[in-house]
Amino acid sequence: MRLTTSGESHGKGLFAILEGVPAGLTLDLSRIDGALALRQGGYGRGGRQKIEKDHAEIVTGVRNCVTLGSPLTLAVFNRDFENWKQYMAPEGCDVSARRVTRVRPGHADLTGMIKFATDDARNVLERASARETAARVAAGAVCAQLLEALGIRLRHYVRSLGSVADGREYPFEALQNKSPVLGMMDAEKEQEATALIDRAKAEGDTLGGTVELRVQGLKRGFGSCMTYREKLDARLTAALMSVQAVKGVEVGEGFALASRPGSLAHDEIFFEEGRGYFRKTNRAGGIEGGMSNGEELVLRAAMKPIPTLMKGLRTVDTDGNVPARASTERSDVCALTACGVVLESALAFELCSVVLEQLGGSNMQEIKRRYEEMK
Ligand code: EPS
Repeated sequence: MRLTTSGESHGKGLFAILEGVPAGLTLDLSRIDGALALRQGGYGRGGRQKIEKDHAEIVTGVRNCVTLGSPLTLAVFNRDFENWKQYMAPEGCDVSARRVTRVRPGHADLTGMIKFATDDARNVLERASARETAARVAAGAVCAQLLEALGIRLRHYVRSLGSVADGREYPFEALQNKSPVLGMMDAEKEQEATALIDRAKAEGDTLGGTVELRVQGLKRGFGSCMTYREKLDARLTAALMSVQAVKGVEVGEGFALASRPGSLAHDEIFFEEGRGYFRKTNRAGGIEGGMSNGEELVLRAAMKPIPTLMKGLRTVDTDGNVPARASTERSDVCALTACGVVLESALAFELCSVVLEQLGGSNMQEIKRRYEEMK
């Protein structure tokens, strides 16, 4: 599979071209917009989400809600373009207005200006903006439906936000009951987290946190131990790292394993007639030797706080290279809940790619048959 996204944050829209979707997948199109709505939500979002009501228009690749096997084109048009066309229109606009030169530490502004040889960070930030994730979520919602047709399901929840951490473990099914406010599982922790966001907002600051992602129903043997490129953990973690503001990813108990003796780091193997091989723990997060081992996949990602702070960090104004406070584009105090939705979409796309590469096939019937034949 191949996914290309395009579009600028305040341009005409965000677009996804998704290649390699087999023919014969019946899509519930309302689920694509449902995922887009979730991406726009979460306590602590900024003013932009009041302007947009993201909807994915399916331009190609689908007929009567069934995929044709041709590339899918999904378009999410920006309502805000109306307010920005005098500064953003490809056909001609005023590029002297809305220039950004007080570059934000932690954003793509400064390095992007140097790399792409421009004296206006807007030419960089418009693409680096996390608004791009609308296109990835639309594509991910298609991939998730393909995986579901095989019996593979994904879920996620917000495990920590700033200093508020939920250390409990939750069964897969329980995760569908996470709170719509922040995507957390524990109501008390979520209350603490919303209070933290209120405080950060009052102080002109921002917050990040961690998200746990889980996959149920993936059969054993996806990925490979034979070449590094095929390792399932390498591919899935790279997909999660590609999401804006993500600075760390772990598989299973990840970093905690480094400080344990081997006797407490692995998952002992058992066998029962009728049940086959199984493990009583899942410290490996469902991946051993770069291959799925049939247990649930468990991955975690850490999102840094968004780099647009209303109080403005110290920086340099590239017009004259003088000290300044960083520019304050309208922004979110915390976009962690949205990040969870994006991470799940990125995971759905990559996992779908791995599964289709291994199974081969051009239509859903043969792909389903091949998956059912696997042990
Ligand atoms: C976003 C839209 C953007 C930002 C945010 C994500 O809209 P605007 O720039 O008009 O406020 O709110 O982007 C960033 C956090 C960023 O650093 O670029 C969205 O739809 O997700």
